[in-house]
Amino acid sequence: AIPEMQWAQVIESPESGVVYKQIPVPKPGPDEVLVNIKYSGVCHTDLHALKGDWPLDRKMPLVGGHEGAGVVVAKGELVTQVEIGDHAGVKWLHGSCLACEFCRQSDEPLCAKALLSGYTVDGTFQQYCTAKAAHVSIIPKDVPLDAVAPILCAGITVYKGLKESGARPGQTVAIVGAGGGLGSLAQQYAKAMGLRIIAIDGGEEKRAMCEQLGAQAYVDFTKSSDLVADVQAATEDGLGPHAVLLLAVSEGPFQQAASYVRSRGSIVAIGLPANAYLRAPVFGTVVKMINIKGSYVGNRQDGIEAVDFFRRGLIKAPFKTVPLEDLPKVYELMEQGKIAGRYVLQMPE
Ligand code: 8ID
Ligand code: ZN
Ligand code: ZN
Repeated sequence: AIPEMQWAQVIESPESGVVYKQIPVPKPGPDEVLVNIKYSGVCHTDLHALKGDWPLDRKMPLVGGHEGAGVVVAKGELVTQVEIGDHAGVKWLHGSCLACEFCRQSDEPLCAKALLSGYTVDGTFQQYCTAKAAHVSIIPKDVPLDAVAPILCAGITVYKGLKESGARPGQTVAIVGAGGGLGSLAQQYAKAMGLRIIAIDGGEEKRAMCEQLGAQAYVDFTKSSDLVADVQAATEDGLGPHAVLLLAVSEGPFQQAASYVRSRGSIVAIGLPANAYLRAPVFGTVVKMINIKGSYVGNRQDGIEAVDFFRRGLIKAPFKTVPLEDLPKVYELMEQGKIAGRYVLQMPE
């Protein structure tokens, strides 16, 4: 039976931090399902939401979280494509209008009416979470729910970002922030797509992880005295990477990438540091024909494809599992840049 009350991590006010407490189990609307979340990844976006880093209003009080994997336990009367008992993933893109020009062209993340899990609606840091049936990802039953959780934001986002970069098999992609949650998965997707990888991050723990995940080279931004030269030297012909995925939560890399990317190359901004600006020299951008763009999560099909890569055994990135109660400790490590890979929260039974 579905209980009346449940455990959740709640941001009660912008100053409160997260509070571990019991709250009512929500009821799904006509086009929604209720998912009994088993595991939820912790994305740096959740920390941005807690800190109020972005020029985008969030609901308050708020249950964060948007990498939730669980079991459908109830559904509204209009839901036909999801069954009770299905395994489902709850993603950042909670819902969209499905009728505007962007939605019609499968750019649902760009919908002006998009609803965001763990930001404008309550998310996955609770035992039971509602989600729009049209946007949940069905997870095949042979896929473990703990390991797939980080795919539901980090995996989809970097898979989409790599496609947006236009990099082709055999070419080289620089992954900036390679040691973090998105970065660790980006290396696995890049490898599966036949790309060479230059991993950029800081410290020896992340170096060891990146080398294990398949990076050809690791550039330590905390030690390098000439990062541009080191990144270019890591490509065989010294001309720099064909694509750069910017996943870091600091502004520096967003102002540096144009200096080391290869001519005709692309820079894909994905990380969302607070109050940050991209910077590139006009002269160099023009005469090197550099392409600079943003990439924002993925559409429903990207979600299905990203999970399918995982299901086929192509994506194995490290994660650590801790109880939902430990979310504040995860945020503390994340703030300090001390997490290699991803943390996944296990919901109480
Ligand atoms: O759709 C999107 N665009 C999207 C989706 C999901 C997440 C965007 N994001 C954003 C998050 O909001 C966050 O801003 O991507 C960013 C990265 O999320 P994450 O991977 O969950 O964060 P993390 O695990 O903390 O990893 C960040 C890494 O960046 C490194 C850190 O050491 C860490 O490993 N880093 C930093 I901070 N500065 C660096 C630098 N100068 C750096 N790496 C290289 N050079
Ligand atoms: Zn996320
Ligand atoms: Zn729309």
